[in-house]
Amino acid sequence: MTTDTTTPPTLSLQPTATHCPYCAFQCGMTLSVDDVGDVGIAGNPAFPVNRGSLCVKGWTAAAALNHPERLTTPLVRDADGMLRPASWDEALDRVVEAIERARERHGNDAVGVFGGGSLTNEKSYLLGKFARVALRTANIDYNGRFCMSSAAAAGIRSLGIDRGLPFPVEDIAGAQVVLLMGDNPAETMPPMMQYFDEQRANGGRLIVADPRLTPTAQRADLHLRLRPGTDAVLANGLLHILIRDGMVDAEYVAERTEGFDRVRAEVLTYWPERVERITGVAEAELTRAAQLLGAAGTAMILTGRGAEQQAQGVNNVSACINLALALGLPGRPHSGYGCITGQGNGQGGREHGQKADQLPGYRRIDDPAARRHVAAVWGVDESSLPGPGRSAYELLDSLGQEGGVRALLVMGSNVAVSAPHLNNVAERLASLDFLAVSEFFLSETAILADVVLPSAQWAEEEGTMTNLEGRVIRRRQACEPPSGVRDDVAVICELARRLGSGRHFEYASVEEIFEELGRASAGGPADYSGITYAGIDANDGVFWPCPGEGHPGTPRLFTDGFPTASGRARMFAVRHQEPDEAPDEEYPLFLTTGRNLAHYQSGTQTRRVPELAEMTPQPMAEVHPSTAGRYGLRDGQAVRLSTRRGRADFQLKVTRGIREDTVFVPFHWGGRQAANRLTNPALDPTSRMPEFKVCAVRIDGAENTADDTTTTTER
Ligand SMILES: Nc1nc2c(c(=O)[nH]1)N[C@H]1C(S)=C(S)[C@@H](COP(=O)(O)OP(=O)(O)OC[C@H]3O[C@@H](n4cnc5c(=O)[nH]c(N)nc54)[C@H](O)[C@@H]3O)O[C@H]1N2
Ligand SMILES: Nc1nc2c(c(=O)[nH]1)N[C@H]1C(S)=C(S)[C@@H](COP(=O)(O)OP(=O)(O)OC[C@H]3O[C@@H](n4cnc5c(=O)[nH]c(N)nc54)[C@H](O)[C@@H]3O)O[C@H]1N2
Ligand code: SF4
Ligand SMILES: [Mo]
Repeated sequence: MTTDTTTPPTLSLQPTATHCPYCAFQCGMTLSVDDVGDVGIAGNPAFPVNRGSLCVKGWTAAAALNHPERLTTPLVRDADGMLRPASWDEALDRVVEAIERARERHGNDAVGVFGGGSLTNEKSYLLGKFARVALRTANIDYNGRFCMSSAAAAGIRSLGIDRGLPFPVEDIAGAQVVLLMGDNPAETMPPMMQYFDEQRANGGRLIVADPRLTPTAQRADLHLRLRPGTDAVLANGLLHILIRDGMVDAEYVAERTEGFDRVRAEVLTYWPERVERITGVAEAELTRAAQLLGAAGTAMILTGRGAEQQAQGVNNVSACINLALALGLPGRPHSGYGCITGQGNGQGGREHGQKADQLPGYRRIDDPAARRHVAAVWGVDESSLPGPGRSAYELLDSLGQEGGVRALLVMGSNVAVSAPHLNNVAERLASLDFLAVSEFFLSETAILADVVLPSAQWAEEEGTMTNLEGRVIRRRQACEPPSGVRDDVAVICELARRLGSGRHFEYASVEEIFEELGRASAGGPADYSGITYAGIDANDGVFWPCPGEGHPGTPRLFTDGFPTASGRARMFAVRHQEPDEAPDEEYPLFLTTGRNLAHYQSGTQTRRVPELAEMTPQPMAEVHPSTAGRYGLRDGQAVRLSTRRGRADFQLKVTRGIREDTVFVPFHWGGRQAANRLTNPALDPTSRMPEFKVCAVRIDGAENTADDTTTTTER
């Protein structure tokens, strides 16, 4: 299906300064291309975020560029059900025909778009505009809904804005205490650890709340090994002690916040013995953590996916923000609340309109003023803009259903691996009338498509990314894509042209798209209107908001107030809720999921990099020795995990570094090794985040699983 005629990238004499294709740390790197087209990677010591360091994924990223499995021609599915190579013309014709058919039969909202946080700002913006202007569908959402959407929702309602870190990462080194709630940067952003190491070398303390003794927790002064799904209780319990012991910043609370009285009334009932009973964190450790935070002159509370990817993710984050506000942290030097955003452009990807309820500039699509502004920039009638559409899982759950999406375009996500309750998602994908996927490789999702569009990779394209600090940086092209491959910008514009909306998608360069994005964002919360490519080049990136030419950007937020109606931050009282699914006799353990160092997300890229595949060839299910003993299981043996939704197979890793009641699996693999066959799609009522981090599971040795009853949707 793929051809092996990858043309070598053109020679570039000067090394090109760009950024890693993977996570939100967006390490600066320089690429040099030799005369046979091989790309060499070096860390860029001049970029102030990673300061030259890269993790193993960054060092090896070039292996995916000239990879033998790279897609270099469009593929279309024939009547016999097979994918075969096709011309771009035929492939794009098929996409347009399918879109037109779905619209005629079922209306505009029957066409759906699923984007991703790995897309550049320009692509995210263009994809949102394409959905609203060329397709006129409400149904566009993206994988960021599965990522930091709970922190985004909590941040907006309390602080008035969602910028993952409201300060540059360098500020971490000066914090006397840092509390990490469910982040494991030692594996998920290794070069970030230099700031925690500096922090501790300066006498600071690191506290990590995680059910596992992760490589990050191993470097901490205090590890709170909480039961999955109890973050809000832990945070409420800490605030209870701070109030009891008179360690709240009363002046800050009075001057800069509202809602404290209700929060105080709620946390009164979270006395330490009760918190110990629910979270499993010993009273002495809880008290120690509260004392460290209460005595610190500067402190940070940072959440990761551990606390956020729950059906009560927004409440968990709100409880953490309450704690930060009660300590008077946001807006103070080396202090505050932050969310460690995950994907390469996880931050920018949520600002420019690929989210179901948003328009560019982090504007709400149901806000009449926002609609007027954006419609004017786009040169369309305001009434033609659709309203809010379905959130990611709800969109996937609607596929092929009456009133749901019948034709879907996926760009930048591998939902057949990364969405929750995969057996359902596979069934829904199979019931679509039409699926088009833009990809580098034949991913688990692309292999299900009717049309596959081969896309250019990071080193082959221009654009901007916004890192976890809200710093807008440039992705620069170092080499040409293989012949036969087109970049997503060209594909979106060509599809729009064929759908009759070409005049809204005429750009001479990617920079021109960025300029339009700036105008569309002007006056919105994520205002990029003062950012230019030249400004980014001259300053190692520019932090948004940057309203208007000549503005220097805003590295630190909240120094003079909060962008809320009253100018004060709002606290929300949070009451403990049990996870949607609790262990019982049939499924006696907690299952939680997350990441390994060597692999990135659904693994499409990293499972194809030989060095990474060798480092971590398959997913391991981590359990405690006493749990292994109880079920008669040995280290290294094959096990099958079962939940109410499905089964998946893993190799057992017995480790003291996990709670006795919990099993951990990474989600980087598909098929029978997919963690997401097991996960629970219960959604947070506000953010619509699925409960990836908590469900009930049973563990069986492979010898007990001979009844190979796989579900009908398994391929
Ligand atoms: N190597 C690697 N790095 C990555 C990625 C990758 O796929 N691979 N992906 C990137 C992306 S998109 C993201 S979002 C980030 C994610 O970065 P992290 O948030 O650091 O990653 P996770 O492993 O998902 O979750 C962090 C921790 O949460 C813990 N946890 C599980 N349940 C709970 C709970 O109930 N409460 C608490 N407090 N903790 C819990 C897990 O044990 C895990 O160690 O990483 C980015 N970097
Ligand atoms: N169980 C469980 N599931 C999870 C999580 C978890 O912790 N546990 N974490 C969730 C989180 S935080 C996230 S962010 C999601 C991520 O899950 P996915 O959305 O599946 O993320 P990726 O694997 O990065 O998928 C991106 C796909 O698009 C391709 N791609 C990358 N860049 C581009 C581009 O510019 N253009 C095009 N056309 N294609 C591109 C890549 O090859 C890859 O196949 O997974 C979520 N799923
Ligand atoms: S930390 Fe993230 S951005 Fe840096 S090299 Fe590793 S994967 Fe790439
Ligand atoms: Mo993510």
